[in-house]
Amino acid sequence: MPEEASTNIPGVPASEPAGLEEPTTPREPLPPKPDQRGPEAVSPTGSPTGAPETARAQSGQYLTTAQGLRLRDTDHSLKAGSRGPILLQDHHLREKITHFDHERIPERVVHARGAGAHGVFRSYGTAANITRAGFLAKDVETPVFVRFSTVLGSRGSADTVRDTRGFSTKFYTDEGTYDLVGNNIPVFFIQDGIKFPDVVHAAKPHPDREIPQAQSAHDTFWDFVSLHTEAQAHTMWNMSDRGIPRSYRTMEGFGVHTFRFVNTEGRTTLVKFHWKPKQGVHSLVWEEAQIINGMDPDFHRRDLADAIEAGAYPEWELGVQTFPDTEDQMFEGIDLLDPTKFVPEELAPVQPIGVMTLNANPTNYFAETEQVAFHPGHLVPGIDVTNDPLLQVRLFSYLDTQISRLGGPNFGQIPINRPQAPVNDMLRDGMHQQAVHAGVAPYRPNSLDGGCPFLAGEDVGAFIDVPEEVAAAIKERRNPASFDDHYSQAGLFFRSLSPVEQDHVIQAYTFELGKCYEKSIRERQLAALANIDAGLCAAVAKGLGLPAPEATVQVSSSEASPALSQIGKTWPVAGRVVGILADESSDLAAVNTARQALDAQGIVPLVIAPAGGFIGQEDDGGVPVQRTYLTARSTEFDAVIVASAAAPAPVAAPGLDAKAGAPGGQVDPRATLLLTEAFRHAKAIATLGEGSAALTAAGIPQDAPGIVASDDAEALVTELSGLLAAHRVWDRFPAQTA
Ligand code: HDE
Repeated sequence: MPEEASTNIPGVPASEPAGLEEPTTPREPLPPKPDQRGPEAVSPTGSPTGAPETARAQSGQYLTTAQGLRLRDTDHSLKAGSRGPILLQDHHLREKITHFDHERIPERVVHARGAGAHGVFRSYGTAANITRAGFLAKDVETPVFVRFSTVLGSRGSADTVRDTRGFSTKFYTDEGTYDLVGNNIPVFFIQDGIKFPDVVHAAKPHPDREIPQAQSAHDTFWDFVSLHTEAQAHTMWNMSDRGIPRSYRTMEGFGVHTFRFVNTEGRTTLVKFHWKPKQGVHSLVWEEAQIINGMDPDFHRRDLADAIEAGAYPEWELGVQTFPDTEDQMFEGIDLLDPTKFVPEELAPVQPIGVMTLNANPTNYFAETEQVAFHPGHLVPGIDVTNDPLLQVRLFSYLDTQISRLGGPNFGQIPINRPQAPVNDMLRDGMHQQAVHAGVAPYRPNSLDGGCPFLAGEDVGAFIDVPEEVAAAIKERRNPASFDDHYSQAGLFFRSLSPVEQDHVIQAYTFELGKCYEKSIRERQLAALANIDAGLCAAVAKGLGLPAPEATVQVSSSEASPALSQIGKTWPVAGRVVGILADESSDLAAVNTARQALDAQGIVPLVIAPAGGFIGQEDDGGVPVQRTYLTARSTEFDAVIVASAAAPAPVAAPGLDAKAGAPGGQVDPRATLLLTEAFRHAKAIATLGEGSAALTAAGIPQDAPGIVASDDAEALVTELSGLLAAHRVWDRFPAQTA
């Protein structure tokens, strides 16, 4: 490929390009792609094997049965004559079909839809004085596997639904595996884990029609959260832009609960975990999210894999807020055991303790992302749990659920779940046992196996449960009184947002409640909003055509927390996607210069043309095409460069593409659609040469904020990436809330 054509376009399906003909010369299986990695090849009991990661993949040149028997034919069943019945004797047919019949396992009860990646965590050592965890000592590097997820949808549901996102990290430390199983929202719907089935049943599709899929805009969800008002704080975050992230790469992560660090002297500190994305926290706009659900339901999954393949490795800094481990476990009036509350960063700054880089895609989705099993009870010395009643129930649930999902108690031996520390437990047998345990005495005490295994002391890294004093108390089913405030932090969150973000919150509540059938549910939720913020309540009530009720509960009105707003700064642009509209009338040299300039910044340039192939000559300065007017939609791009007048393509006909609409006009209607969508989604638009004519024809004012023009492709890219660094051009549409 000529030099100017060779920008880095992710999406390569295999490690070698495919030829036109089916290959017939036997050879060993292709290696994985360079961006892919598998789990470390340790034994089921955590010993290094020295085997390459690929040792578990298929091997040999020929098709075989599961027993390694070479096969000559896998296209025809063994029959009594070419027109006769199939014989029961056909062992290959039966093995092939039986295995196929059992290929599916139960999906996760929640968080069924997810995407994973491998990476590494490097500790700064800044937490070493408050935790003895070895992997948090200075400069220690620990391999990790991360799985991001939506909560409500089935495994095949769309990525960009309005929902909370899961953010689970498995640290394969020398002292055993540590799992930090968090979300992109720091508060939760419920205070006590016993309510989890209730909130999930309410949020999942209605049991009669099994609709709607993967969303909260329906009666049972709002019925529950308006009655069970401790859910209002989490619901507020969901209705904000946090509910529709731009990318997994641009999400914050939170441990939600308060955990306990223990240092080498046994001193304890309460902590809350935060993951801060290096690329900033960014979101979609609602219309965009809805279009993407149809156009590209794998949007987030693809974005993560493409960024890693392109070398734009996503990074997060891990930080902790620390609090004295006092008897009341309160901080500035906030109950640290109440998981519906967060602590504003202005009150307790987030202190960075390490950085995580995701640098490899899984080699096999099922083996790794689907089979990975997280558990908040996977702890290491130096990190312990607290009495948060939500966390306490999770400590039971995660182990329990894997037994039905992964088919038995030995799920820890599946390659992605294997610890990378020596395992010497006395658990034996069970379904799918992978270890070949030696010895005769899996019990303690014993003398027959030489007394093995031995108990560890604190000096050799034993996990010691913090000897926390439990106050004399009555056995009862009751919350502490401090859990009773359900509204103040929802109000604090709303007041901390910028006007444009507040507009989005109003839109989200009005949309979701507008989708509810029962008027009483809309009214009940408005009553809750009245207790949160009168202005928000009035705006939503107006959209619903209902009266705004008065507040019934007076809550304390704390200081706003500016750190909660997502906008107003600039962030790195690597891994962003820019669409370039071009055709034969474009200045191809300028288009190639723009592509190279974008590529140099780690931005992925995708050329959109009337038809596929090349614009101009492939071997003489031509431009390779990645998208056509038929396959492209504005939602795939963070910004657009218009490098042609985009005259109607010869194939612009509704029968070939309904987006083409009725014939006529100077601009191809697909280009107009793309530009008007990008414009109203507040994306930066740049015009090169004739491009400004296309913009004018699409009715977009050249002097609107975030529209730039130049004939110098390199200068244009510099200006455009400046706009991209702020994510969107929010001042294009003044906020109504302001
Ligand atoms: Fe989970 N949760 N959860 N959850 N959760 C599961 O475990 C559960 C909660 C979270 O990528 C399940 O292995 C209960 C809070 C994530 O594989 C299940 C309660 C937070 C994931 C389960 C909670 C989470 C799960 C389903 C209330 C944020 C995906 C499959 C006590 C801190 C993990 C599985 C992955 C998954 C139960 C509350 C986050 C059923 C009972 C709070 C990110 O065990």
